[in-house]
Amino acid sequence: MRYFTVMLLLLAVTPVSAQNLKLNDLGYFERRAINVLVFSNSFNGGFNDEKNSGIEIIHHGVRTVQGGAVRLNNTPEQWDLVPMMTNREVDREHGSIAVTMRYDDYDFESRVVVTAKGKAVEIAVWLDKPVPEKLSGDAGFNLEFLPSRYWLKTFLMDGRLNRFPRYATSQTITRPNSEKPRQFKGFKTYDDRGTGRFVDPLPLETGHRIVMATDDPERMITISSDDAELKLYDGRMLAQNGWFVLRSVLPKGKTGKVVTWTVEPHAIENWVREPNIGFSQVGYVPDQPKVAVIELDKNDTPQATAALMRINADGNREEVYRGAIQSWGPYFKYNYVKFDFSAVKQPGVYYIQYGTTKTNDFLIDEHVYDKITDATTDVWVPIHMNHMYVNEGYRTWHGEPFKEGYLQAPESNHFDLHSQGATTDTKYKPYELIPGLNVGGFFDAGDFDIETGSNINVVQNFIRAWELFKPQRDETFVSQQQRYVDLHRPDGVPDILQFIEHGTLNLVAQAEQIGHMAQTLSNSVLDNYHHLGDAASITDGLHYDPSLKPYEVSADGKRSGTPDDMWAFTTRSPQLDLRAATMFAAASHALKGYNDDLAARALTQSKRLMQEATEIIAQRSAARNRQMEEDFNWLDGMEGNNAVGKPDKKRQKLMERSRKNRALLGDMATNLQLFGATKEKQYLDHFSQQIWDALELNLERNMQTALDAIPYMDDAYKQKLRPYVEKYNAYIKDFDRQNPYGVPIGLGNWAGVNMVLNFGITVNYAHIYFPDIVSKDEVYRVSNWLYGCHPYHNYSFVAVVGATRPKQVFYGNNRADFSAIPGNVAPGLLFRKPDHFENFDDWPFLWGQNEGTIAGNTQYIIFGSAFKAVNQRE
Ligand SMILES: [Ca+2]
Ligand SMILES: [Ca+2]
Ligand SMILES: [Ca+2]
Repeated sequence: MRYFTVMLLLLAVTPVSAQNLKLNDLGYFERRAINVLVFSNSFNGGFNDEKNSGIEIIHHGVRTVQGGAVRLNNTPEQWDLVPMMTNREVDREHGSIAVTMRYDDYDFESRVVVTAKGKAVEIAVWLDKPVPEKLSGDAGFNLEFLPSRYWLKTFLMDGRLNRFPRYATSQTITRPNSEKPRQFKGFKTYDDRGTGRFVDPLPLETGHRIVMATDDPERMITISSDDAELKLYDGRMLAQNGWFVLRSVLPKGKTGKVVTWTVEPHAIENWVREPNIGFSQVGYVPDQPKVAVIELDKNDTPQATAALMRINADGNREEVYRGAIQSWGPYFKYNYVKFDFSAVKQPGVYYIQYGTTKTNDFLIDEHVYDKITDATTDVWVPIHMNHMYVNEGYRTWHGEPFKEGYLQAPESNHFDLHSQGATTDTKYKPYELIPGLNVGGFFDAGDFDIETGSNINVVQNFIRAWELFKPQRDETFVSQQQRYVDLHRPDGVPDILQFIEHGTLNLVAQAEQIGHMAQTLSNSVLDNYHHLGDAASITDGLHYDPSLKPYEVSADGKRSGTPDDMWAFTTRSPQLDLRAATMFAAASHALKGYNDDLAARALTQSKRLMQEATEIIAQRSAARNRQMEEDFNWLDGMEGNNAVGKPDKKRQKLMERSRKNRALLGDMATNLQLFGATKEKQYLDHFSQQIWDALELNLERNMQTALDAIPYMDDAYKQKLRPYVEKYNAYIKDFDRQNPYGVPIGLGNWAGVNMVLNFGITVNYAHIYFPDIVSKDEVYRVSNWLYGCHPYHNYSFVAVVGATRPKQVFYGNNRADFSAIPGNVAPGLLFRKPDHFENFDDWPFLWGQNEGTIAGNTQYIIFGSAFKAVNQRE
């Protein structure tokens, strides 16, 4: 019988390997080891070219090619214009996909038709009208190749030998700015130093047939064109996140089929992707469940068993456990099996052996989780302190940024999703200096702005960690007076108090100087927004003086004509003011006894903003009923994201009542925080009047708030909460059915670590308060995921955390060095439609998978603190 099974499998598999590229049911071209996607992911306007769109090739499991589209530059940068896809047609009969794309700015439309031709695809560009005169010579068909997978590989252009350069060292020319196609909203990515000219890269090679990576069968691709010249460029000449670009300029004055390429990615015969054995790189405590999730190619045949190997103190290796492989089943493009080695509890050094695949080693020990938050609190957070000089040993992370302060933003439809309305909502005129804002605050993420909303979250996260766990850790010297931070130098003050103080200093300054909260303090010009390097050099530190010429410095050395000063975006949002008011109340409570002056200022602003914002919202609500709903939806607390379609009558009633209550009593989570900060009973009453409806309406989202209230409430509250926690426990367990990893997995354009962390925090608290309902086993779901048990690869998502194999590169402000800032938490697995998860670990520049945010990383501190508390309880 066994013989027959093997025979049948071989019969089933062999013809597939010989297959040509075929259009599959998911709407992309497929053969073994090759996926060719045609606008499964189209360009989106928010951040323009995210290097995630157009024609893409997933080559032996890695998305190494993207950006296939008609573009207007030799090497498009992130903020160069991207085409809008206006139509996409899948023609199953002829095995082709046609996409129409359009540049509104130039009234320019083109069509790309991709057709399977044996083992290759033909890519043809069609024009109904000739290329507009303004774009003649600039518009071309581009395809982009991932530098980290192609550098140092060989290539042949028309038979000439060459090698892809490791670093950008090709040649450029400059051209008049008037010849540069318009960039995003008319902004400029470059500072031309007064020359009036932009930089244009020259090609590395030119010809009609290129064979790339002749020395690497997994990367080898042949591209040829009879009707157009192929030019190979290095996009890193203009921007560190640029890719290698192959392009053909569209001919002048022609219509019809104007450019034709044949693209043949090489496929290794009978290729099977190496199994990805997901496990916790940080290790395991002896009593926890230990289940590796193994991601398998759909052409792979699962092994019957796997083994846990121990590395003994004498260096010898021995098999200590062998267990059966359990099938989980398919999830998107791969097949999943599990290996449970929970039976092994003896402390030691281990690795997993599955077939011929061995993992790196990991520990089983009581203490593996003890240090999981230290890199984040001791290194990542202090490095993100704005308006300070930050030193570590021999290294300066950055000097003191933005010494010239912040100007009132003029009306602007800006980048980074910012804008300033027609009025400033302040006493300041556009471009006027708003004094006192260059103090405190944290850099947003991989960029250097102060997002007020995120900074409010940060202060709240620190306060929460402080009030729940009182961490006394002191590894950071902070002097507000010297504006100096020194890592690994204790100064007698718990660091977390200094972080609360630092965040509050900026936010209080906003409230005091502006009168309400700014939306953001951010870059005025695009050419310093993408800054990579020392934050102190983003601006020149001199006040902008428009009476001076650009780059000119006043005689007293205090002003310059370079318009690089940061702007304060000040459009008033009463919702943001309310959030700040709540945070100020809590900060005032936390800072009392440490910085009484700041505590008093925070309380003053809390009361004032609370009153003003409530009045503004009430006025607006009276004026416009519909607006009220939006105003009171600002914490998105109520409506269930799982409530699809029209709600039933009972639910509708509940929704109406909870909305009314919220209008009347304020947001329930805010009320709870205000009670924590002020101990005034009315806030707790307002909370109590809302929590039960909220749990009925959206259990998942409101469970955390319900749990947060337990310390303030009596036993009757806890009893009443029990059935909801039972339901929440069922919700937790249901993830085992939804995906092989047992956690919520996001499919958005920003991978879902915030959602996973929120889930992890709530599960921890549910276990702490209701251990008889939510078992301790559940709290390991999120740690496993974060530390390596996830799709694509098994590296820990937390920089430097993960015994042997944390991720190596992140989208931090040192990303140009292919490095990371220790303690950063990656967003995680970016989903590419229709079925691909990805997290590059050799290419840091995709923020959706590799950036860490100040709000997310401080959320990780709460998760880690709660998780450590659970593990250290016995
Ligand atoms: Ca930002
Ligand atoms: Ca300290
Ligand atoms: Ca300046």
